[in-house]
Amino acid sequence: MATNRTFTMIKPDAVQSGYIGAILEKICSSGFRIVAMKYTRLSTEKAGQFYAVHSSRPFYGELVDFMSSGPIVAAILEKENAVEDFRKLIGATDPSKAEPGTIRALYARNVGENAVHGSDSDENAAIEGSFFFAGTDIF
Ligand code: DAT
Ligand code: MG
Repeated sequence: MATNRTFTMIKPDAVQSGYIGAILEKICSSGFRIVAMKYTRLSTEKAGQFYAVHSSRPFYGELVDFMSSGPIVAAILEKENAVEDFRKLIGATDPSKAEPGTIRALYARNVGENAVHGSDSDENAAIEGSFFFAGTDIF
């Protein structure tokens, strides 16, 4: 059964390039409602924990360094079928393979510095959202 929430981050590359506003506009105009949002920076330790599932992959060190290299925007988004619809909106992990018009096609630099995160399942959306937000920070 599809749930109605997903979790996203605007990653350090997109923040540094000045794309926060454009990306949030695209998210909101695509029918997602922001129910929690935070401008913050991950320590290397926190980034390592967030991406622990990828710890055996060759790019893990690079990923952790990148995700802790500057501020990010973390948010929980609400929409019917949120996880699947948001993955469609962001496009493929590698922006050169992302559908035209998707957030990664528009704003990502490369497969590692790819502008946004989107949860891949309802279960991970809940885990990732609670990594950043207390229940009292969700509206
Ligand atoms: P996604 O972010 O599309 O869910 P993923 O979960 O497979 O992709 O990987 C998590 C992040 O790790 C991804 O957003 C960027 C980085 N990454 C993935 N594949 C990579 C690769 N081949 N080289 C460098 N970084 C990679
Ligand atoms: Mg993923």
